[in-house]
Amino acid sequence: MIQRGEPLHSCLNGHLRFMKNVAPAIFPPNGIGDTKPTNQAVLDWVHEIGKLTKPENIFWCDGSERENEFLIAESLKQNVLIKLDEKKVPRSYLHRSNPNDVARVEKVTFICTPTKEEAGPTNNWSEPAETYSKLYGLLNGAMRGRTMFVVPYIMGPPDSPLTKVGFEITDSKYVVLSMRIMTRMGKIALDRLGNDPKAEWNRGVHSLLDVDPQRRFICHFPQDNTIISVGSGYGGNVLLSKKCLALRIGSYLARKQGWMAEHMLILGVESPQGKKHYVAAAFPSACGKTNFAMLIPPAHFKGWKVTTVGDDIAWMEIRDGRLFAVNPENGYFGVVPGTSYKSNPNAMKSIEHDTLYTNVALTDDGDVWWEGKDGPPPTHAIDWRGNDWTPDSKEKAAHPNSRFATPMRNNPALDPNVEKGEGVPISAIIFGGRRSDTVPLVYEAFDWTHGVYLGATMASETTAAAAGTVGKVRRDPMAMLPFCGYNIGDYFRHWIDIGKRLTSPPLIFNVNWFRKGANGKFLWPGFGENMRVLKWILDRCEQNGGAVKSPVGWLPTAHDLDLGGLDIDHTRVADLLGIDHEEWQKELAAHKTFFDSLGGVVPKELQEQREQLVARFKE
Ligand code: OXD
Ligand code: MN
Repeated sequence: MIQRGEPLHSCLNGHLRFMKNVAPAIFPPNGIGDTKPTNQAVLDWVHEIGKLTKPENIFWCDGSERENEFLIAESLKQNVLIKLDEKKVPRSYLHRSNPNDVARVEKVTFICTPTKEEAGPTNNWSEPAETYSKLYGLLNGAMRGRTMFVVPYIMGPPDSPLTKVGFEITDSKYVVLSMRIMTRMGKIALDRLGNDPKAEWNRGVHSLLDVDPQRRFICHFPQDNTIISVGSGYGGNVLLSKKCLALRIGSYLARKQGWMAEHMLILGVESPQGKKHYVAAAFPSACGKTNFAMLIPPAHFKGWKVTTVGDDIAWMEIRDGRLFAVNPENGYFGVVPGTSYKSNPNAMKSIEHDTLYTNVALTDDGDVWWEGKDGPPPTHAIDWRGNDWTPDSKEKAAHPNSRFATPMRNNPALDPNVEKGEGVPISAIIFGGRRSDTVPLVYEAFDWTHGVYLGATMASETTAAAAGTVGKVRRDPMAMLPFCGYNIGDYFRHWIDIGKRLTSPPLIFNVNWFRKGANGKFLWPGFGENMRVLKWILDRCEQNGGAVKSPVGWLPTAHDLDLGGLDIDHTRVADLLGIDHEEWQKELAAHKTFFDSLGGVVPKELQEQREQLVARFKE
């Protein structure tokens, strides 16, 4: 019994520290978990997976409030979730993943096309028949004693022609609860699919198995529109709607069907005069897409408004010679550490309620905490592993890749056109990476194909979003290296071909918020101040922004950027915008090494771009 006044942490020695990923079956009352689809193809597939995995029972999700409440109550009983203090973070919960399972694992992510060439040089490839047989072996009896959930969902606004239906089978309640936030889940998908047994829909199978890194595989079968993910409970590996369907399978379908699936945020920006543009921006994982998508302009930009369409994924199609984008998702799965009222007030407001946290710290009064949150750290907390933590601890309280899942409706800056089926017209595409040196704050491509080259040669320092070394510069074309579901050479070709079909193509830019000075400190303040760069980009779209020609593209001068009200001296701006020829010689060599490493798949147009870039440096 907890005594009044007794700190909560003294009661945590028991069950709250111990958190489960794998949990036994649950038994819903009548009227919950019984919304069976009527499409025979779906029923047959569920039957087949059920026969294989042998669950205790099958729970057919409908996405209703009642179902959600039941699943949360069961998750609390089974220690899959911890309820946070209702006053501090209403209707919000904490989940801890297995410490061996905290990020995407690219080395066990496979594209299983009939030939290795189709998967291309940047993907792990595995032969489909052998892989099915290996995975079916692992799945055999895997759900014994567990409930098998069938989660129907759609990706995209309900009336978009791009919208796709998916079904995810899972034995994790955390996955079901997350899918309800991240997708439009339940009956809406059953209605959209209808009864046509030949209709297009994605088959996703997920089982935690025993959360063993040795038995962890995330496999995509693009030709079958199928995903099988086993052995993990981490969002990026198991919310199959997101990286697996919306990007890997999505990019494969997009090429086949003539549209684009990209790892891009989408934002709207409106001037005080009411003129509005939309831009899409591709940055690698954990490089600030969510922050940029929710940017609040500094005081100097009075009357300017930025709104969010999406923070991670853009599906784009051509209409009237222009690119239109929709956000296929319904929520945000963002990196928590570093999020504060200073860095991202809109994200903070979004995650104040109705949020599912993973791997952050739990304070003694039932609140959540992470490194970089506003205010002083708590004097005591339970860290992401479930251990005691104090400010003197050597370990981080929250895992660097701890996450929030929150409905996009929570975002005070949500764009009013987010549900629009036709999408929003894109005026500019921005590529960006995390580079300490070489790459200027912003520059513009000379034309579409040059822009494709900027995307294709993009690089960034690696982050905690994927397992492996952090801080190593790696080429990450269009921020799609871990997400392109087919041969990267064909992907580049698809980009070039899309450009040919656009009569009013978006302008293409490259940005780098992360350049450092000789003292090792960031040169640019970032966050809200990125509005200054955005403003120049819009000026260029409206053909009234100044720029000088440089070997790498059109560069603003200090005079072209609106730096009013920003305390930054001229040498710093010069350092931010400078092209250091020595650094660029290394960069050009790295572009060549990268293209060479792709073994001849790079389209000749991009090889020519590289040669022209080299030549411009000699002029
Ligand atoms: C993400 C990622 O979670 O890119 O969005 O890893
Ligand atoms: Mn991402």
